[in-house]
Amino acid sequence: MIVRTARYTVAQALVRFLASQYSERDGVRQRLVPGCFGIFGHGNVAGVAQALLQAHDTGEADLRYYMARNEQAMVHASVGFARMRNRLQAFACTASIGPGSTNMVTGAALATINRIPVLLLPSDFFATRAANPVLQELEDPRSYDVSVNDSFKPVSKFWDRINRPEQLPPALLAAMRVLTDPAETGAVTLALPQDVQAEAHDWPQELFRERVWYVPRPVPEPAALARAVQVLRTARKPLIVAGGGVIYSEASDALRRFAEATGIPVADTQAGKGALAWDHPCAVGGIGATGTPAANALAREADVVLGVGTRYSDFTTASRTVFADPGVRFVNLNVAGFDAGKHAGVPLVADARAGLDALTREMNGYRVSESHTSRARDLAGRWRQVTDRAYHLGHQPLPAQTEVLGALNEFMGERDVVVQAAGSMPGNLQMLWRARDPKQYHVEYGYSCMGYEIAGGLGAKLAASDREVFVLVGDGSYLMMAQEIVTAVAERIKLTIVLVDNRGFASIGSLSQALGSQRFGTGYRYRNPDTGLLDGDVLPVDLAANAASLGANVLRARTIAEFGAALERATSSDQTTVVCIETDPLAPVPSSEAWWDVPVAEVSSLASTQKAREAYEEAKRGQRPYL
Ligand SMILES: Cc1ncc(C[n+]2csc(CCOP(=O)(O)OP(=O)(O)O)c2C)c(N)n1
Ligand SMILES: [Mg+2]
Repeated sequence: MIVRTARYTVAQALVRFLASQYSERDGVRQRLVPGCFGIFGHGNVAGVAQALLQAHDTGEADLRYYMARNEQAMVHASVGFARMRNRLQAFACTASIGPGSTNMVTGAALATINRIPVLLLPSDFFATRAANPVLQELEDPRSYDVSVNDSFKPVSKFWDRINRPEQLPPALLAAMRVLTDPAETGAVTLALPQDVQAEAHDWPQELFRERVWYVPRPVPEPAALARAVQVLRTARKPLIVAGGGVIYSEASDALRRFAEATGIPVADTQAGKGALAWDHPCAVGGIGATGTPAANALAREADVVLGVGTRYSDFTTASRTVFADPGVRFVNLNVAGFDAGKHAGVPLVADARAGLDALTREMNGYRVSESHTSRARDLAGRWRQVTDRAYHLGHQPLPAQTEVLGALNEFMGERDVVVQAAGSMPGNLQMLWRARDPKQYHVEYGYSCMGYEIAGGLGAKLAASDREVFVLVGDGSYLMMAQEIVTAVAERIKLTIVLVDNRGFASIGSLSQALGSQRFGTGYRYRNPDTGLLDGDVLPVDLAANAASLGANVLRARTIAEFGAALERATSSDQTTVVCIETDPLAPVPSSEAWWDVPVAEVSSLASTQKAREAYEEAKRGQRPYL
């Protein structure tokens, strides 16, 4: 047999290959890798960059290049994109040798922890080692085989280094398989030595044919389904915990049908919010450390918990205190066996939609008691009133953050998207946000990475140009990573960015206070010569002016009324607009009535710490393993 070959560099072959990959689920096919973010330097400037330019020039392999301003941010943008697309599409990210590449490690961790696909292409030093050490090369005297890119290994779901052209095809196939496997997906890293990127090779033409990666919907094994149903049927006070898996699997309707058929109340996690509309009669809101007292009361009483597409983070379980019934049992519907097995649960390994449909069928005739239903409705109804009050506090002189969130929630259309990640907002949002559309609530709370917000919002908007994207960003997060505003401006990708400025870390400030550390080092203040601490005057920092300097429209709002008007103006504009509002970091927030385990010093000379330690030891008694 004659194998037809084509001569390309490794980077050219890579780009050609990526442009020919498709994913398909439920009969809908799309490009698997629709584009490539990058920042060039030595390593990729003559490799992947040349290949992207050539592909554009010849029109033979279409892989649009987007220039980012920071490599960590470009991974965040890729995650924002893939999350919006329910993990059916993923971006590639190319970076130069050394710092350009290691800047992506945080993004890789974020992607892997959130189970979101992204293809990372860090550049590496010469495979031939002809001129080692090259600029930015880490030298390990014990081995010439060590590179900074080895640091991607623990944060990647697949990792390889392409030292020879022949190694590329199997690595590419493995990479695509992992990206499109709902149980395995996360960051996939292919380290590309700079000489190898530019090296020519005769590739079998077959490598470049169109390939379709079918994203599966695994169905539950009948015996496992029977075991799950057996436990669920005994449940008298069950609760559903809906996680991100419900949304990625587009299982919202299936969840609603199951909840309506059985009457089981539904609580949601950060990744799962919006899986069931907030005002559905079965919805009881967020669960866990930053959840609603309604969901948490039901969790405390639950005899059976049905987790769907959740990885049970410590926020979800309130650090293993919220499920308080001594006999509580878990049934875990999850596409990943790893998650399905948590808390000694009865594992139901399956796609969320397929699993929920099967459960609806098999649970036929089961219904929770009238008293359970009315208790859930009563709790949820009371919580709605608390939320209404938090939305309209009338706090003075500066507004409360909960009012900003309320005004935004009431302003936004059902299909609009809100993006957030870190600080005090994720907690407030999980508790107070009202979402109807499963893609509206986009809070990255797996890694809760400051700096995700603007970059992630950019990716979300790239994925859903028909939706308005509202980025909520704290002043701390903004200072860490605001530079992708420039990318949004360059690409004419319109974002509305709400910058909530409370002059420091409201979140860690109040955590510090609660743990007896007196808000130490959490405000943005001058160093005070009297105390020697950073508790002096307010700094002359003007983040609005900073945003304007990056090319965004800027609107300043002092009151909630002005904020509403600014949102109107921002929405009617086709340009990226930053709406700045100052809020009171000490304004009251409703309690979740649940705990989060953060250890307090066991011995201390500070009275505040000693007191906090006592409270900690008391709370710790409620913690237990679920066996
Ligand atoms: C990259 C990163 N560094 C540190 C943290 C720890 N951390 C969590 S919230 C926070 C402060 C966030 O400040 P800001 O964005 O102003 O939000 P606020 O707390 O004021 O709402 C810090 C430092 C983090 N989540 N991510
Ligand atoms: Mg802040």
